[in-house]
Amino acid sequence: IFSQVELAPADPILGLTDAFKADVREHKVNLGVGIYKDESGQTPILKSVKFAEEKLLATEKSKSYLGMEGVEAYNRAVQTLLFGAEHEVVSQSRALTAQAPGGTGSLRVAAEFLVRHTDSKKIWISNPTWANHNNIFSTAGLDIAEYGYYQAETHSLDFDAMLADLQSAQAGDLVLLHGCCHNPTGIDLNIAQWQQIADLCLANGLVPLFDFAYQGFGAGVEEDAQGLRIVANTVPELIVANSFSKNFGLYNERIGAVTVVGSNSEQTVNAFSQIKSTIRASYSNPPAHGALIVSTILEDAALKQLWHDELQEMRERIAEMRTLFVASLKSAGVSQDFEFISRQNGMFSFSGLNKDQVNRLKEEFAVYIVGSGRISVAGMTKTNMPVICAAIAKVL
Ligand code: PLP
Ligand code: TYF
Repeated sequence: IFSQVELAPADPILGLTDAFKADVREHKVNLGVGIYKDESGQTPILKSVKFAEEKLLATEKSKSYLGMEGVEAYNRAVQTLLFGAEHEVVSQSRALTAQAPGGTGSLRVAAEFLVRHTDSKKIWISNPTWANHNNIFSTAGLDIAEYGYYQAETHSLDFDAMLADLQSAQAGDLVLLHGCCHNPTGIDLNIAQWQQIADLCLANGLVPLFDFAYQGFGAGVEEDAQGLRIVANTVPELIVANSFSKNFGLYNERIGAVTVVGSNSEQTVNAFSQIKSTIRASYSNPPAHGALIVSTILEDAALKQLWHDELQEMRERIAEMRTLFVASLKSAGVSQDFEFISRQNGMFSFSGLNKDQVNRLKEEFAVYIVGSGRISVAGMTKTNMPVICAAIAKVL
């Protein structure tokens, strides 16, 4: 049977990491995949995570199965992070959360549930978006439509195009929204725009699906949740797929969650029961370790503060690299205006470099960035910055 199987194309982002690993040039720099690096180029385990793990090692009593929905204390903590301590979707029992394997696993569980148990068969995603969105949703069986988001000439949000395209969506269609730190553009909606999108969803019966993978990498944990909270205050139903890969540095623990918000508690219970049956048919129940780390941190005031401090440190280092990047391009002799990079949020900078320039960066200078021109600012350091900027100056 395998004789009929064709070789799968390389993933646009993960394939780049494979090529990077195989590159023997010593000065090579990987700014492809979105992984946070510290000033020494390492991806550290947070201190708060290590303390939580020590605590778990000393106190954990069993490795028995979790329920399909995972660790209960974790699921409660997720809701508090998403909606705040006293949001009405929580107090009215309209939100239920299931732990799931990373943001990707959470999106996939949500999509499988939607295809099998609702009439929502189409999802609108931004153009551009994270490459895996297409993959996940089409594999689950959703039809995909695109809404405009980015205006290349001005390096800014094309909110008019976003509104116009979403105006043509039908009641019941899903709208994928990046909670913050839009991947790949780094451009987010402002408060007024969030409210306009929420109002449009309400008026036309569109159902928001939030992908929230970078909470705390924009302006802060609470600040970054504002868009989600505005939408949750406005529409009757939504789904959130969130990830702790980046903000807790728990990449390989595969920890995230899917949260359904329904119009009332009965409908939420019904929807959640099918989320659980989707999980049952996929991997039965999730692994415990990542969830226990997160809930241990969030339930302990001192550990929680430490995590907030460490997250702030990551956020501030990236912001510093962003500013330094713009300045270093200038001092490397680049005459084009790259000031727009300092207005982007999160780990990425959408540089506007074209495919040929991206390719030359890789071939001639061993600087790896994604084909779309997306650069992981989180992989820049004071040490590799001059090399990167000199290379960019040459290809421009
Ligand atoms: N969604 C977006 C927008 C992302 O950028 C990522 C990871 O880079 C994910 C989801 C998936 O995260 P995870 O590694 O937790 O599956
Ligand atoms: O850099 C990005 O946008 C992501 C990172 O299992 C990533 O694609 C890498 C591995 C993975 C999920 C996301």
